[in-house]
Amino acid sequence: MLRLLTATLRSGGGKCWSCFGAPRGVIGRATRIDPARRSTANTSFLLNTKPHQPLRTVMTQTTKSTSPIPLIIDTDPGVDDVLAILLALASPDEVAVKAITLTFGNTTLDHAYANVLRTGAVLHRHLADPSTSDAVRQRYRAFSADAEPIVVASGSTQPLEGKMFTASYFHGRDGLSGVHWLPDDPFPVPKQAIAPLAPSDKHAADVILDTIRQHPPHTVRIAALGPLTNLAAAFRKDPETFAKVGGISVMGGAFDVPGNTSPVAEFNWYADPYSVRVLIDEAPRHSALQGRRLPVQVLALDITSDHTVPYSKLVKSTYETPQDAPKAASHLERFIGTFLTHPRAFTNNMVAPEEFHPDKHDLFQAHDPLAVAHAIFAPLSATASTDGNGWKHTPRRFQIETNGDLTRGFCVVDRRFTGNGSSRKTGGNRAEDAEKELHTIDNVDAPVHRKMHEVDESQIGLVDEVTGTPGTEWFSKMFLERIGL
Ligand SMILES: [Ca+2]
Repeated sequence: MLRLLTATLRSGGGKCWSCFGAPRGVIGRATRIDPARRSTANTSFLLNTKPHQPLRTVMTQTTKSTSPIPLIIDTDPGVDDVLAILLALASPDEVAVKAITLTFGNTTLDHAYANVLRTGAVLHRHLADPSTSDAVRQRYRAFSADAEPIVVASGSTQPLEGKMFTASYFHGRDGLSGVHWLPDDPFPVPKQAIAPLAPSDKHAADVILDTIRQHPPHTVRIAALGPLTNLAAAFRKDPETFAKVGGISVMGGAFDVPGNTSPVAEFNWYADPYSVRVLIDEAPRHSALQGRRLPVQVLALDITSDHTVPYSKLVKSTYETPQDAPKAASHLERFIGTFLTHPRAFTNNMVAPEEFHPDKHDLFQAHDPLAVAHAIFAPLSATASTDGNGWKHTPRRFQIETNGDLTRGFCVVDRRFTGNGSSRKTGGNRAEDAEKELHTIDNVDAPVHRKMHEVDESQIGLVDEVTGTPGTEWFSKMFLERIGL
């Protein structure tokens, strides 16, 4: 059965109803809405269209507390984003989702916004269905009409600089395998958002800042699942407030592995490398940080690609249209099974037919869900020197290429120095240094690695790379259990 499905998906043809059938040019004709015009009352358009100094001092209060950690999900849904949002909503003991802030990325901003409301409607139907177990309802108890509101806000439509790209090659042009254009609209965008989702007219960057202000300093976590444009905008708008964020679990980048969008770049950081530079280079130079860096913890392709879930566990049955799904299939199962069609076909078609084996290749890479899992489970106190519940972090220094002809989004890691027993941790560009006569043949006594500016550069370009998790099997089991198909 699986093989039959695989054959259908790999061909991308036949009567497959999903995004392959989406009429070309539809998105181009859709009305683009200025996010500033959005309101709760008017959503009808949607139907038409020193290492880690900040952490040590504050983490004890969060690790001792049993109350859920306030969480902002900054996202560009996106198939794995939707699954990551579900994981967060199903984890009320650990995190309280305060806001879902949208950015362009996997798809355009209007589709990203619509997909969150669409997901809320499906989840509402799933939880209201009598056949849904009490255990699943209890898990999603933070997603009820009388629960704390979850602010939904639109943000950036394009990167800080440069050309705008989407990842429609993987997610489909609406971000969810073309569900937007399915006959009879089986997963409609509600005209009014389903509570507790609470749309806001404010820009995502303002909602991020508001949320940080509304909580004690260094307690709010952000799961950053798309281009970092909203976060960079928030930092630039109010650096003093943004500096009080507790932790930022960032899905992005490729350090020691190939990219997934270009030979060297992961999509999120390809989509807006400028915003990465703001957070890792501009922020530590700002007086608001007082010589510290932002608590950025990066889940790069190096680790997210290994955290897979068999597609067969997420897509339990196959059918030509969602309406043909087995009667026993839950609302969530139909939705997920439908929007995973395009990425599954894309993934499987990466492998030559004669080499394809379902156990090895028919795998969903849970990039964004792993970043949310980090925000849920990794203690804020976990740094390079403190292992937190199986999560491991390693300091990583790099700069990002913003506009190279071939290398946009490439992480330029300085591998010349390991830092082992040496203070020589930065190297700079020696040719440029020589031009500045910082170190020349006539000035050989000048230290190569001296402090070159008044600014303490030790925190610039430095992040914590997440290099270990509680395990791939733990993740897959936890993820499937929590989303509650
Ligand atoms: Ca994403």
